[in-house]
Amino acid sequence: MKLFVYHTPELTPTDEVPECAIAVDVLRATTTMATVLAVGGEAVQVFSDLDQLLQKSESWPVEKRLRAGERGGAKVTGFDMGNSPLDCTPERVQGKRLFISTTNGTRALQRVQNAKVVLAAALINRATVVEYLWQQQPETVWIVGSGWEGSFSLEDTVCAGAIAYSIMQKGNLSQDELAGNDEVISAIALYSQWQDNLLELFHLASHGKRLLRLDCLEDLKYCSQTDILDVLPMQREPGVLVNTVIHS
Ligand code: 3SL
Repeated sequence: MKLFVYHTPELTPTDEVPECAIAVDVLRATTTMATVLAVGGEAVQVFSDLDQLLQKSESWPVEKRLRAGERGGAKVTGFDMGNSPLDCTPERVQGKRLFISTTNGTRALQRVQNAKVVLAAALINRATVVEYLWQQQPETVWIVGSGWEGSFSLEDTVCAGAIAYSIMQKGNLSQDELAGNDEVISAIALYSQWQDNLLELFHLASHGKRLLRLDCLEDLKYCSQTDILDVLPMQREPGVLVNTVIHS
């Protein structure tokens, strides 16, 4: 297995696709998606465009859908919810499809949607993603961070490092054996330094600060937890993710 990390959708190569692509938006889109599927959501369907989301979800029964819209960290007027994973309680979500559009995270997923396998990862489901990779041994894996409007983000890179670090430990691999590009080495270094202080790192991150200005400290705390949910969001058809059970 060779692992490649790309910090933003824009930095991801356009002339090839990997065997497995993993979209990461720790703050907060992929954390929200993993949470929705873990508590019994039927599926998550992603859109980069808000109008397309509204149009497509119109054909879905009202009692079986939730519309989530976020721009600049805030809930979009007229939508059922914004992008807080803490809003995704079992009572609210069970049996429903989440139609979601966010500033960056849904774009990252759409950017890699042609890969053979597409997953969504965050810190909260890191172990399940790593277990899947270890069982399946895809030849090439891309981890694509969402960043913020084309820029690097600490939280997505540290999650990429957490995944890489855990694969190395599982397989007793060296960085050299696993890494396909330099970004992998730097992501592992970031995770190694901050693994016991992820919430503190999020306080330093520019998007963490943006969310704190919006009063989202509890979201930051939730998103900074590692390996708390056994859920594997996997693309079933372009743009639609479902929880996939893996056997260990
Ligand atoms: O950029 C995104 O896709 C969002 O996750 C941003 S926010 O955390 O909802 O503000």
